[in-house]
Parts: sequence; structure tokens; C-alpha cells
Amino acid sequence: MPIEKGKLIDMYRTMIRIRTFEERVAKEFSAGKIPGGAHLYIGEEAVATSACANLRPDDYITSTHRGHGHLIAKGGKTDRMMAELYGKKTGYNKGKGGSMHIADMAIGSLGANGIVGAGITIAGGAALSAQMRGTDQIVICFFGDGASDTTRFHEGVNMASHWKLPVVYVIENNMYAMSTGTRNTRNIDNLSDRAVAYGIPGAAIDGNDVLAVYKAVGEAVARARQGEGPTLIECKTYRWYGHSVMDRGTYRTKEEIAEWKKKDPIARFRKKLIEMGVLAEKEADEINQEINEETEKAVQFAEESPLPAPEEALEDVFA
Ligand SMILES: Cc1ncc(C[n+]2csc(CCOP(=O)(O)OP(=O)(O)O)c2C)c(N)n1
Ligand SMILES: [Mg+2]
Repeated sequence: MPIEKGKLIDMYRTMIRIRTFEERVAKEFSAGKIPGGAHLYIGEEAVATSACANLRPDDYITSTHRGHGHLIAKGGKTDRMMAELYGKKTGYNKGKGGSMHIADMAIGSLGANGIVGAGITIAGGAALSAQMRGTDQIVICFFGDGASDTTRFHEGVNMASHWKLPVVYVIENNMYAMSTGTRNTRNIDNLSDRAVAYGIPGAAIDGNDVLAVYKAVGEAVARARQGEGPTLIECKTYRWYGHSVMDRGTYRTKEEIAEWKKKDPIARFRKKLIEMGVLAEKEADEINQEINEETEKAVQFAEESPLPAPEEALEDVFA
């Protein structure tokens, strides 16, 4: 089914929003404004954007340590995100969580997570809850190539398969887990082949192709919603920058990075939308401008917001 024009433009806007937000995060981190750190998603924007474009507001996502893109794609607000990264009281976690802990139950975002692979079992729990409550909500579970080697992957996918839970597993294979290259640590070309072991469908796709991701995830979402169980989709992509903003990236060659930048998901989608007659160059530039202004406002909001008070430190904790 063709995707309507407004939706295509929204997807383009979301990708620009993710990239612009993160470019600013990198800049403000270098300026000493953001404590802790952050893991940038730049280069992988097509995955979260097109996957989430298949969801309803009441569906869920689970995210990772590299979570800004997922949250933005599910409808997260960049001003509250930026405030959280700045450690300000107006942030998503009242300034007490930072980049790796942002969650927003109101939009079904069950949280970024510093524990690699932890979202896989959380997704299973959320999907089981939807199944038991008899809703047709589904969960998209994002995780990396590295996470696909953890026990949580094997336990979580097996159980979800057996119980036919409404989950779509999206592996973001960005070719590295910290400094470990995917190709140096596995004997299979496609991580999605692991689906066979759990008796569910699996597919490996070009994760920098917006429309390919949209279609593959769309089919898996429909399957999950109809009660037919999970699917494993591997999106092959690349992170343009270091593992985190503190990584100098000495384990990759300049040539490899340049090669992947030629496959820039945003530039490709922009070209495609212009060819399809969905956007004119000028309209695409206007979207960039609009998002630049929005991001500037988000930074201003973070700058001007107060820090949490010391006596609030023990609020919102379990013990
Ligand atoms: C359980 C656990 N083991 C190890 C780490 C340290 N660690 C943080 S990110 C990461 C690599 C994750 O790689 P991948 O799943 O491919 O995600 P990517 O960073 O590439 O998006 C590791 C090993 C951790 N945070 N949690
Ligand atoms: Mg990875």
C-alpha cells in the first residue's frame, strides 16, 4: 500500500529532528554543558523513524543506551530530552537520569537502558501484559548486534516465540559493539538467521533505506497485531561517530566511515522524496530550518531550566 504524502514528510522531519538534536548534543557535550555522556544515533535514523511510523500511540517501544532516536521517533519532545541531558529539573527524569534512562510512559516509551539487551525481556513483559489484557497493542524492541549475543536475547526471543507474544525485534546492526566488529565475532552473515532457532520469521534488510524498513517492520507489526507472534528484523546500518561521545574510534578506518556516509539515510530519502514529487528542494530546506529553530529552543529551555534541588535526590526512587 502506498504511503501517504503527509506521512512521508513526517518521516523526513523526524529523521532531521533526530540528527539535528544529536549534533547539538555533541556540541554541548564538548562545551561542558552535558554531564555524563551520550551515545549518538547519527547514521541510523532510518531505523527508528520507519519502524515507529508503523505504530499507534498506545503501542510500546523498548530502547537502548543509544536511545535518542527511538524516543524522538515515538513522539518524545526534544526540549524535555535536552533538559534531561543537562541534568535539569524540567527533564524527562527530573534531571536525575540522563541520556540512558529517559522513559515516557505517556507515549509508550518504556525506556532507554544502560544494560545491554535488557530491553529484550522488558519487551516480552509488556507484550505479555497486552496479550493478557486482551488489547491488540504491540511492542517494538530495538537492540544492537552486540545485544543479540546476550543471554537475554536467547531467553527472551524463545519465550516470546513460544507464547506468540506481540513483539517485533529490530536488531540495529551498526557493525560494532563498542570496538568489536560484528564480522570479527560471528560465523553468520545475517544475525536475522537466528530467527530459525526460535521458529519465527527473520529478515535482513538495508537499515539505511527508509521505505525498506517501513515495509518490513509494517509486515511484522501486522503479524504481531493479529496474534501470530514475533518477528526478527535485522537492519544493517552504521553509526557515524564513536561508541559514545568519549570514544576516539581508533578501531575503524576513515575509508570505512566515508563509505558508509555515502549511504546517508537522510540524503537518500531526501533525494527519493524529491524524485517522487513529494517534496521540492525548497520545502526540504524549510523543514531543516524549522527543526534548527526547534532545537535552538530546546537548548534554550534546557539552559534556562533550574537544577533539581538537593532535597529531591531521594524522591522517585524505590528504596
Ligand atoms: C550487560 C552489559 N554488558 C556490557 C555493557 C557495556 N557496553 C555498553 S554498550 C556495549 C556494546 C553494545 O553494542 P550493541 O548492542 O551492538 O549496541 P550499539 O552500541 O552498537 O548501538 C557494551 C558492551 C553494558 N552496558 N551492559
Ligand atoms: Mg552495535
